[in-house]
Amino acid sequence: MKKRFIIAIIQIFLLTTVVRGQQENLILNGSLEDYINCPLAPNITEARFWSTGLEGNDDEIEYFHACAGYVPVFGTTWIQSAKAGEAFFGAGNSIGNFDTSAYHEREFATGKLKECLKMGVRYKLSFFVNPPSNQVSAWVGYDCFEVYFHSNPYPLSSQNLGIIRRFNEVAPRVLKMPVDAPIVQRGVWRKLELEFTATGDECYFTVGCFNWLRPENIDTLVGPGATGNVFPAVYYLYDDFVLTEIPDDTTPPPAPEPVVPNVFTPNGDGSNDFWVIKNLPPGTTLAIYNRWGQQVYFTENYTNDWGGEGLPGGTYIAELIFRDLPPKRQAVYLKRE
Ligand SMILES: [Ca+2]
Repeated sequence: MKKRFIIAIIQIFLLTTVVRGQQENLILNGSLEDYINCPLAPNITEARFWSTGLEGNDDEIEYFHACAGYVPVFGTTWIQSAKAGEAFFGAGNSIGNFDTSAYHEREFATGKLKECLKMGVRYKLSFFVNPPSNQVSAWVGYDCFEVYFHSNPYPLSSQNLGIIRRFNEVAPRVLKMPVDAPIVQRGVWRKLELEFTATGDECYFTVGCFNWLRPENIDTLVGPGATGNVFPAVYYLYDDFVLTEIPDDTTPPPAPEPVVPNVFTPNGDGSNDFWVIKNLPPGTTLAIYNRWGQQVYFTENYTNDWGGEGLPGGTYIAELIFRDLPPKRQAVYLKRE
C-alpha cells in the first residue's frame, strides 16, 4: 500500500511537470523573429502578425531585425541586442498635455493571439522592455506599460483626442503591468509580468500607454545621464511576448476509502439489517460465498442492499471488485439472533 502511494505521488509529480512544461505561447510571433520583409525602413507591419494599434497609422511603430543591421531611429546610432532572438520593436509616447504638447506621438503595437482566450480561464502574460542603450540626449522614463485585449484587429480608428477618450472608455479592461518605478536603466531588458482572468473575447492585444487623460496615474523619471533640455517623451524597445494558460491545479480530492464492515444483523429490527459499505464507489461488483465456496449472492452494481435473504447465520466470504481500487476479499459475519 505504501509503495503504491509513493508511486502515485511520483506519477502526479511527473504528470504535473510535463503539463506545465508544455504550456504553449499563445502570442503569434511573440519574439518578433518572423518577418515578411527585412525591415530596412523600420516598420512594424514587416513583422508577421503585428501591426500598429492605430488604424491608418501603420508607420508609427519601428521594427528592428538583425537582418537589417538594426537600422537606428532618430538619426542616432545605437547597438542593441534583442532579448530573445534577433528582433524587437520600439514605441514612443510624448508626455504632457495632449492639446498643447508639440509631441503628439501615441504609439501602440497590436499583436495577434493564436486562439481567442477562454472565458474564466487564468492566463499569464509577460514581456520585456528596455530604454535603448544609446538614446538621444535626455529622455524620460515612465511606468505606463499597459495591455488592452480586444476581439477585432484595430481597436482604435485614428490618432486624435477622440481616440484617447475611447481609450479612457475601455480603460477598465486595460491591464497595467506592475512596475515598481519608472524604468530608466538603458540597455537592460526588464521583465514585466502579470496574471489575469480572461473574459472570452480576447483575440488580439494592443500594447502601449492608455492613461494619458489621467497623468496622475503615470510616474515619470528623467533617466540617468540626461543632458540638455529633457525631451518630453519616452521611447522603449519591446521583445519576447509570452502568454500562457495557467494550469488548473485544483485536482479533485481523492475519494474516501470504502469502509467494509465484517458483521451485520439482518433480524428485521430496522438496525444494521443490511450489509452497508460506507463510501461505496458506484459500479462495485459484489459476490458472497458460503463456507463451502458456493456463491450465494452476486451483483455487478452493489447498492448496499444485501440483507442475507434466505441464508442462515454464520460466516461468509465477501468479494468486492471496485472500478478504481484493488479488489477486496474478507469475511463477513451474518448474525441472525
Ligand atoms: Ca525577439
